[in-house]
Amino acid sequence: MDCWFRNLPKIELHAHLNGSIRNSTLLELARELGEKGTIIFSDFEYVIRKDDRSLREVFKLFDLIHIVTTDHKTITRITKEVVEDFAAENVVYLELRTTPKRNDSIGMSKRSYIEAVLEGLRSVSSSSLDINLSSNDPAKCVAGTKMIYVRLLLSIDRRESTAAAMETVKLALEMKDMGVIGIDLSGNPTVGEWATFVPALKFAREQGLSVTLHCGEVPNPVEIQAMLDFLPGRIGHACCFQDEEWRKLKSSMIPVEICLTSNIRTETISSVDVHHFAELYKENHPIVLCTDDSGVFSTSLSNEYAIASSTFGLGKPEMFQLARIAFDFIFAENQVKMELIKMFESAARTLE
Ligand code: 6MZ
Repeated sequence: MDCWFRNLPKIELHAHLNGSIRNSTLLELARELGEKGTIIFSDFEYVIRKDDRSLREVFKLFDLIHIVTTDHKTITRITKEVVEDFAAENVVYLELRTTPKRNDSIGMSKRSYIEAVLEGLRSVSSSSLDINLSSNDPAKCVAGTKMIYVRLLLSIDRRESTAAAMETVKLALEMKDMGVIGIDLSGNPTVGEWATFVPALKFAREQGLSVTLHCGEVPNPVEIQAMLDFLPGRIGHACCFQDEEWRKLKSSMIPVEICLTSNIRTETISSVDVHHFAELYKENHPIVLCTDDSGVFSTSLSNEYAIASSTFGLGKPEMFQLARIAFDFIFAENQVKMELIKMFESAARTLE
């Protein structure tokens, strides 16, 4: 890959924490659990190394990942590594999303899970990365000359009940001044009903949290239209839309988080050259390239930019503009937007 894409400052708005786990870390953790006899390592090894997973297999893999990553220490470690990996490829602003998990057997509550994530953000420091956490910006990491803003979105899993979704929203509100800025609805798209989540999502929005929804990963016109009528701050994927849904989306101008490799790997889109990126881009609809699950899909944000550039014939000026414009779709406060604008202005001078 042309290292220009790596040097390009980038904004990542759709990255699931546990889906972004390093393959090497996942293998190491699975091997350790295998040695303890908790799992049969060879079962994991096969699925971790498998490349072309269907959407169903991806969700099976997530269940496996969750077995491997349930303790606080591991969550902290994964968070640290994921932020370092994004910073290393010049992601300057990251909205990291994760589903707070409760596991009574090890004393994990949704709150202690998120505290472990925050601990991971604070521990982003090594010989190549320094962290500078100011009191008014708990998740601003200075990595040498690199700087990455990190904000958290708490995900509601589609398997959850209305009460569990509400619990996640309340937790997000309690952690608002610690870098939590919004709510995501995600999980297996064939599971759960939209109506289950509406009360919690409405409450989140009334209380000043931003909302993004996984929308249209499978054909479900009734749900897609209800989601668009909700007017979320952004949606992810938008793969299985029909004419009416496209019309609604385009008139709403809701920004779309585009995950090319993820959509191809899960066979949600048949091939990248027919991806709806092309049409949305041509029509100037707000879009942002994202990774979804950089570990699970063996990709990086730089790679997603390189793929879009080569597939859709976009030159470096167009790719720079695509990366830059994403500042407008972030959920963080205006002050961060202004900082990002400055970062892109200065990058424009060096990348020319
Ligand atoms: C829907 C997805 C997803 O929350 O444990 N997740 N949900 N569609 C996708 N695209 C294929 N990729 C990931 O990260 C992993 C969880 O994120 C959701 C799933 O619920 C998965 O279990 P966290 O950090």
